[in-house]
Amino acid sequence: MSEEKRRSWAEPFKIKVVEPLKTTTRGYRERAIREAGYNTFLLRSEDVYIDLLTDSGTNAMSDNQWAGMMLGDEAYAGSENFYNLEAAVGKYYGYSYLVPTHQGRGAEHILSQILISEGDYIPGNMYFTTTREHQERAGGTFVDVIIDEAHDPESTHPFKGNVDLRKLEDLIERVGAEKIPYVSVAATVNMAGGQPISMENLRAVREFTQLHGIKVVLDATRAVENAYFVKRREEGYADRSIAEILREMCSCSDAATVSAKKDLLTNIGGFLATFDEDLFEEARSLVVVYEGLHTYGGLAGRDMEAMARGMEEMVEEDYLHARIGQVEYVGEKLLRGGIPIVVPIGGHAIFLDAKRFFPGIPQDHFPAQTLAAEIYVDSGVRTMERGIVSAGRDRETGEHNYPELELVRLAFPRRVYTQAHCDVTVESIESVHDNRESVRGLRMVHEPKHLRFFQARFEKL
Ligand code: P71
Repeated sequence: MSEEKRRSWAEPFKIKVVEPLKTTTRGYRERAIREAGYNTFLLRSEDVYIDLLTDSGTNAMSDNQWAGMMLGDEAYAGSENFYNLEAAVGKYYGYSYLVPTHQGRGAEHILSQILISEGDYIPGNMYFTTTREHQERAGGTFVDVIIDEAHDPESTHPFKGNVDLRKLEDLIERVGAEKIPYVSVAATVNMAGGQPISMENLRAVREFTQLHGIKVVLDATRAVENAYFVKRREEGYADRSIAEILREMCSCSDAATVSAKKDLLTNIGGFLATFDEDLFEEARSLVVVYEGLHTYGGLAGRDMEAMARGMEEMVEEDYLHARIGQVEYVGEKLLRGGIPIVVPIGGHAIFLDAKRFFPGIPQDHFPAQTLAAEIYVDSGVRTMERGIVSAGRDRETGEHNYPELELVRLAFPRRVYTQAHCDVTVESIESVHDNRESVRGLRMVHEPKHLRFFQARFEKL
């Protein structure tokens, strides 16, 4: 690769504090993963060399954010940091009202309890695990209305996060608009491979649902990364700032739930934000039951300050260029090595296609779970299953859901790892690929009731 190309995503920051990593032997890791029931969620982090389990809460904060942590106003009510956060949400997302929560699922819980009644349907551009769980617990049924291309790991559609308006229309015809409180629109779509939704499609969803009196709720957890793809790929946006695009996206919704542990460059936090005064009133009243007073929502004052300051940094284009450039760097290297991954390369992660990686392992022998375990044993790199284990069971039949996508995710914490860490990761995946013929699948020996992927245990077949 040319010097020029390599430099093109170089980080606009330098390292001030380091955190030592432990290196281990293959024998050590074989024991560790066996004891963890072949589930990477159950490994101890000290036994992990490069941790690509998630980009959630694993970000490196800036010196300005850390300085803000010292300015935490830990008053029970009316913390100054809450007002800073409220102003930042207004400035960058545009919403009029803010309810902070301890993390994203706290906001999903409150929103679902308020808007969903027993027997409702919630269309969405593919499910996310915690989002769907809260929708179902509130009595709703999730309906996937993402475009078909999103389920095809080899389709190169530039906006695989788009909603298929025909599927949405069919649902309205089938169940009636009064049974659909809102459309749940994620930007970017995590389970589809970190794929963006286009502004054109989001606007079309907004216009169409308005005709039927249906709200739009944005999962804006990675909306900044979506805005970057809109700028890069959508006509008419090349000269617009990320901040402008982000606000325009939010203006197509009634409310948003956000996990601040991603875009906002923090380690904890979340919020519900809205333009709707009635929804705000209800959310502000309910948050005190589950999270905490409406001016802290389960967070310390210092956490809210880190979020407010992180927002200023998240929309900087140089930062985003390096962040998404790093993911692209790994993805392109893997593609050159003949490794099957989801294309186009996503915003926060690379997704290995376990069905093509291990064509001999049937889906109910958990190929993605197996692949994640094999990569850990090879190099100490930790990844996450996003396939049949994550998809859970059908609520009615009790059978496994068999998702089209059987993936292993390598999610990149923001501002944490170097290019050399990226190279080690690619080498390890290539070496597991070279030895793929010798690998057998797994069987599940312990299955928790809720969100089973977190604590399920497996044995080698
Ligand atoms: C990720 C996570 C964290 C996670 C959650 C569940 C299983 C495994 C890992 C969290 C998200 C997300 C989107 C689009 C809401 C949440 C929940 N993602 N929406 O990708 O990606 O936020 O974790 O702050 O509660 O590793 P929360």
